[in-house]
Amino acid sequence: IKDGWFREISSQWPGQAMTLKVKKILHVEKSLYQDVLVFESETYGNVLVLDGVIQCTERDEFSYQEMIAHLPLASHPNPKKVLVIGGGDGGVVREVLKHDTVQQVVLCDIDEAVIRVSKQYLPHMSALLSDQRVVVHVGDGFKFLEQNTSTYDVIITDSSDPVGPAESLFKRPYFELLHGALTPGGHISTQAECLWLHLPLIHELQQTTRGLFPVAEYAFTTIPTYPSGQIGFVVCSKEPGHDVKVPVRKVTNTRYYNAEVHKAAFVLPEFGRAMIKENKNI
Ligand code: SPM
Repeated sequence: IKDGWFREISSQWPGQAMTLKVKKILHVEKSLYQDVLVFESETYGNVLVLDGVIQCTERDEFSYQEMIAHLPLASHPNPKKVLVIGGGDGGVVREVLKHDTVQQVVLCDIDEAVIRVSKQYLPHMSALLSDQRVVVHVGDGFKFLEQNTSTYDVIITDSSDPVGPAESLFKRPYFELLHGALTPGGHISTQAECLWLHLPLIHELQQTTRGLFPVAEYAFTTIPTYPSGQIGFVVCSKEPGHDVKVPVRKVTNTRYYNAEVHKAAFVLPEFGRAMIKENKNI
């Protein structure tokens, strides 16, 4: 933060930086895993920042949280048990609970500090962490998956970027564990970065997931406070007959997601389609 502005400078998006005007710094901490900052911004509400990277703002978080949750859930015929890895702010759990088929949601986040500060400063995201259908587990997602095979109908990986604590969540061994922790016909979605900035990484993610799942697709949403205003998800199914691009159940009480947005999210601009599907740089 300099001269009252937060600047998100990172080698992951060279030469550009999102800038937000700071009203008040609310919390600064070095947790066991990362630097944690929460500030009140002039125009985007409270903002959670981990290792200098914006994770969510109160004004636009619904776009990301709704899409990463409803794309795999609304295309699954009957999701009952759901696991969220990362996502300690609670926003994805809030969205999962909009599906009345869901009986239990487990949140597994490695960093208790994220859960703690979100309960204090991001109540609209974290409120349902205390719901009776939710189990909060502080621990390593890898270990949790190893210990819980064939258990979950949907697993959502709401991770930070592939540097620091989340690096391993973008590699094949992690996707093998996800595959093993799913019930037959299970779905996953994972944070899968930005078309404008990370095409080679997205191509690699698609290759990895296509090697393990019969259905693996990239979808995206728009969001002003992530770099380049866009972020994507890889959505996969273990069941060849499940088309994750098409919702099979209605989701109500959303602000970004609807059935048409669901289908449209998988339609890619040509430069993205060519790289992701054909490894062609055009
Ligand atoms: N529940 C919200 C947690 C956010 N998880 C994703 C954060 C990604 C932040 N970086 C975006 C950079 C995209 N290239």
